[in-house]
Amino acid sequence: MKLTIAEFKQDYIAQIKSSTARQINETTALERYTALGEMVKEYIGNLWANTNSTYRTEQVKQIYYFSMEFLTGKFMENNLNYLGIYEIVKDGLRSLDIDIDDILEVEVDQGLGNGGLGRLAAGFLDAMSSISIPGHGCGIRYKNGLFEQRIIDGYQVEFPDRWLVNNNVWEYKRNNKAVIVKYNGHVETHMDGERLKFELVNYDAVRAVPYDTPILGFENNTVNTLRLWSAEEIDDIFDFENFSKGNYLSAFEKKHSVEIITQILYPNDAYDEGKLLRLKQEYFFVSAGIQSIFNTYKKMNVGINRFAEFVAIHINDTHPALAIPELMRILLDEEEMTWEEAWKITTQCISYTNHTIMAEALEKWPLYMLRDLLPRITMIIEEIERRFTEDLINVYHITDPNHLSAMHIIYDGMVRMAHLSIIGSHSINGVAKLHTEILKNKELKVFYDIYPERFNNKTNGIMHRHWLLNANPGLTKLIGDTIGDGFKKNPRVLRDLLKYRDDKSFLDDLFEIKHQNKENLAKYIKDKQGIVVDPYAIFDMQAKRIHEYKRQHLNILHVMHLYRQLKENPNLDIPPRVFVFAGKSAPSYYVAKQIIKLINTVGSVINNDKSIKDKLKVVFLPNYGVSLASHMIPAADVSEQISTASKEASGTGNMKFMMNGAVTLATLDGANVEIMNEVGESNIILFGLKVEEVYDYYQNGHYNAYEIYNNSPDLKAVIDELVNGYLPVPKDEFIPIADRLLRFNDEFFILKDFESYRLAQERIAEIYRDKYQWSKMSLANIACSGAFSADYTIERYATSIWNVQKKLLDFKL
Ligand code: 7GP
Repeated sequence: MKLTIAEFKQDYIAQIKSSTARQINETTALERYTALGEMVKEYIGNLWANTNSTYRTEQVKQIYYFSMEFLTGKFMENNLNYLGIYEIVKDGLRSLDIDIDDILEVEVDQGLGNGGLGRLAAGFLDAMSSISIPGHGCGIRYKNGLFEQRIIDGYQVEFPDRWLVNNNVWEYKRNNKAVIVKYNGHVETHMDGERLKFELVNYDAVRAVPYDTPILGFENNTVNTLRLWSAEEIDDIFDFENFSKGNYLSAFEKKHSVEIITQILYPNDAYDEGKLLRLKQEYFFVSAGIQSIFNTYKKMNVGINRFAEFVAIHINDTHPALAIPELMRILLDEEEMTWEEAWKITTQCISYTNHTIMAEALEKWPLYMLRDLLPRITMIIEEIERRFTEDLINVYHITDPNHLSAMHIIYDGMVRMAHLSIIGSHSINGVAKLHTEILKNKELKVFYDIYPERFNNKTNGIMHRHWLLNANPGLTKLIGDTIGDGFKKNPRVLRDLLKYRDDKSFLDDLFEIKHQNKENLAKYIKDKQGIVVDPYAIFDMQAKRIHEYKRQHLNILHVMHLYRQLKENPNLDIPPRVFVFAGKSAPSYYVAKQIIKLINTVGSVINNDKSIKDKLKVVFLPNYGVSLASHMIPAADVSEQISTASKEASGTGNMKFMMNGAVTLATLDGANVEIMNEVGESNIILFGLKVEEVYDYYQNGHYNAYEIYNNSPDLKAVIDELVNGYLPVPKDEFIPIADRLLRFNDEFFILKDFESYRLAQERIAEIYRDKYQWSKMSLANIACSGAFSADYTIERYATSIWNVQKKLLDFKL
């Protein structure tokens, strides 16, 4: 947009006065931030209104991305960049004696997600807007986002994330768009002429109120909507009778029992707890979202039969799978369609992404629980199941009872949400090539056999503009000065940087930028953790949820091994190394929490040992989230992507590190395989078991962790240190970890992969000694990372799954 510094200053001073009733020099950083937010919102508001009315009047097909999680982080910097006014605002503020960084600092992360799945959803919204796809998000406005992690005495301790205390400038509450969501009750049937009608009676009603956040596209006038639902009491729920009798507390009880639905995000990543409240949440936003889609759709006036021509609904994993029976319910009970018509529309509208093969993450609900809470929805699921079984027998000629049981939606008293999602949608995708192959050939093979055309791959992508423009301005400037700014819209042109791989002065610049980022992070580590690290050391990072399959313990066991080597020979000639860890554990995941304690314990020993001459440091940075990642990733030399092959569906952190010039230390898992293909085998460090070997061990049962332990003195030594009193903790502290490795036979092959991991780390140390060789690898990674932009991923979803077209918008601000 067009804005001069003078105009900005004038607007801003007026805004400050009107929103704070104070002189600018008397205002707090928060007030300054809020005033700026209000202004930016006004700029965006014009574009937003134009986008919505164009979609409506031109009858544009729209895609609704349903997700239990949207991990959007902060909005201000991005919005300023996308409007093209960041520099103007920065200069304008500076002339008012305000540092823009102080303002950006006050914004709190919107942390409504656990990790990969939620961040992906946020990135997809950004990409949809930025490549002009008419697409919106639908989710839950949790009052408490993912907990704040603090480390106390080496342990993770959880604190509530009250992200709304300071108000959220970006959202609009839309009372007039509220809808009712119905729970419990029972279904009555009656004949209406020829038609059997179903009616839910005696239900509990909850008011779902939407809060809309504008999702701005990059310099293209598009503003889509993220609609998050909040649960509120409806007027007649408030219990006046009790209130007027003086029973104040019980009068509010119902209000609380309603509001609790959107109080908190479940803090589990890839783990299904099966709680009733979670089920309530799932139905809550799905029902509200679909009702509101109908309300919007009806304004287009094209007739209900054409619904699937104008609406696509994507379900992000199975959490929103009730969208299938809910859509059926509305088409059947409210729009009075036949089953066949309704089913056709439903399967045409819905598409589904699978994000994990971890068995414990696959959602199953007890049938009785579902029937109690959602009686009409359960009837519909049962009818879907009945018809599906009929097809299996009559159309696909499957009669073997074991084969049938493997496919049922309802089995053993449980409703399997993945099966419902597959049966009720026209597209099922994995999130990396390898993952999709595993789905097709192993985990979901029985479904692939009957629906091969439904399965497809959509490799994940990242918000490349965030990870470059916001997180790494130094690198962004160098890239822009070297190959121009085209990469902002078309990141594949980053490949043009490959021309500079033998240009020493360019490699020097690159090294210098990385070094500066390392200096900044070193300062952050010193300020926050009191640990001094050498910015010339190798910065080796593992940042992601803590999980045994992600194998943070492989990493720390190797650190313990390096430390032993240094203790034996303090003059050992190795480049100094800093191992940085970050990530949250699910509060109830005991072993993962012990891994955090182990990292911190090892860190405290190593960091305080003067005898090793600062050659080794271990840092655990608390409260990993989008903001911390944005500080860390630009400073990484090595990116640890070391999951047990087959377990990490894709990974997206791997792409962010790559884009910022880190060299990946990887197993051939998830999208690491595609990273290797883009960057070439000479620019990635590989190790470990391959997927087939992992499956082979699981199938033939020949893996023996004790044997490896007994035959590898180095490895045995560090595992022994977990339990022999060597570490300054009670002796039994780390027994659970040791047990998982030995007594329970090392499900994730830490022992098996240790040696090849150690050798890979040795290679890294070797290569790092040669500054130019290293910088060349780093450059290759940056140059080849463009393929992993979410812009391209969304392009593929739009053409091959959703069938939605770009809508270019013209508007002058
Ligand atoms: C994650 C996967 O673990 C990760 O590999 C992938 O990159 C990411 O989704 C985005 O596709 N899965 C989850 O976050 C998760 O909670 C359970 O999965 C449903």
